Amino acid sequence: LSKEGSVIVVNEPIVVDGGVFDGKGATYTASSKLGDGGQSETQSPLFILKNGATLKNVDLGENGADGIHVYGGATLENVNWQNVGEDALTVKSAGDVTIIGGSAKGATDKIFQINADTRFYLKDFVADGFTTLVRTNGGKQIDADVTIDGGAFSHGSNVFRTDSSLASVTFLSDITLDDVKNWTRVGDNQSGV
Ligand code: DGU
Ligand code: CA
Ligand code: CA
Ligand code: CA
Repeated sequence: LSKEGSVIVVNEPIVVDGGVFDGKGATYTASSKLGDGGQSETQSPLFILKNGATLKNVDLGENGADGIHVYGGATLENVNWQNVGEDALTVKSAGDVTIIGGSAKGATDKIFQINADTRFYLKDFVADGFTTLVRTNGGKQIDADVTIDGGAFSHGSNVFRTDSSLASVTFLSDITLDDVKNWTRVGDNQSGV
């Protein structure tokens, strides 16, 4: 049964430790206990995914707080951020992250924040309004192997940004860009589209 149209207020992070969490189209929005969805770095996530968990058919609502934190890898399918908070998803400890479909709007700064070693695969994602779509943690050496396979990205500055000599990005298939300045920014080196 679809839960489209139902709105769930999240007061403390929902932990998915392995297994599948299917939101069935429901919208999850943070209460002020988690944060205000602005740029404060002290906010909490709505979801904590661990050890290969799968999150699917979930919308994150008007208050995105610190989005989703991933420990030890996870898969996301059809996860949509209606209004990204401080960021949308953070890789917090090493592991593979696969994101299939889904979308994000209204990011002030970053959408995907990579703070640990990962193979990060982003397939057919749609993002509108961001500074950086995928960012390895500023000033840090992180072994991130990023693949962006298809998708459509609009109104942003960088598709991928890193300060790490261990990080790489591969662009596959047809990626549509509209009003995006750079494919990559490595340190202060920008490569325009
Ligand atoms: O350097 O570590 O933006 O996970 C400062 C911090 C910062 C992180 C990151 C995040 O890079 O807070 O949201
Ligand atoms: Ca941040
Ligand atoms: Ca953050
Ligand atoms: Ca926002």
